[in-house]
Amino acid sequence: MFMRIDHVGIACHNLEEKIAFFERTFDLTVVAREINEEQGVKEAMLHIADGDGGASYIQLLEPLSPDTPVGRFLAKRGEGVHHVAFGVPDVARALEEIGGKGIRLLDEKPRHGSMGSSIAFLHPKDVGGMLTELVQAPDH
Ligand code: V0V
Ligand code: CO
Repeated sequence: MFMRIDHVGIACHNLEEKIAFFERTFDLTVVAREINEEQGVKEAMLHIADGDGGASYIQLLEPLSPDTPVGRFLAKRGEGVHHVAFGVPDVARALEEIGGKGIRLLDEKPRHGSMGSSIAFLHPKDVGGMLTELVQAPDH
């Protein structure tokens, strides 16, 4: 079902500062930036590597306001790993399969994600405490 780890999402207070840190510490490069109003985030993708199943990234996330998923996460837990995103060939199909196994879906249907992708989230309480994102690349 999973083709790769597409990205690890990291919650931060200041996107520009965190980008500068990742660039200078790990020699990573920002390949996309976006404000996603629906998800309540300002985000940047830093490219890690290309593989058979597609590329993988670090996603840095700054909340657009305190009353958003990332804003609430920062208030409760502080900066750190917010979610892990897995690449799948077809998000709608993966949701059907995973939902059929009793895992709570936070999205009933795919939503708009970074770089033209389709995304959906699974409830962290049903996945061992890990907020899990499914990602379908735009050309699939
Ligand atoms: C909350 N919890 C988490 C968590 N966020 N556990 C692990 N990882 C996280 N990131 C726990 C929290 O500690 C609570 O446990 C419980 O889940 C309920 O959380 P809450 O405090 O009530 O917080 P809410 O109201 O924010 O709800 C949490 C969920 C929400 C996960 C339902 O954040 C959500 O719908 N997230 C999906 C959308 C999203 O995260 N978008 C931003 C990334 P206790 O304390 O009760 O034990 S956007 C993105 O990745 C994009 C655009 C992309 O990749 O392209
Ligand atoms: Co993400």
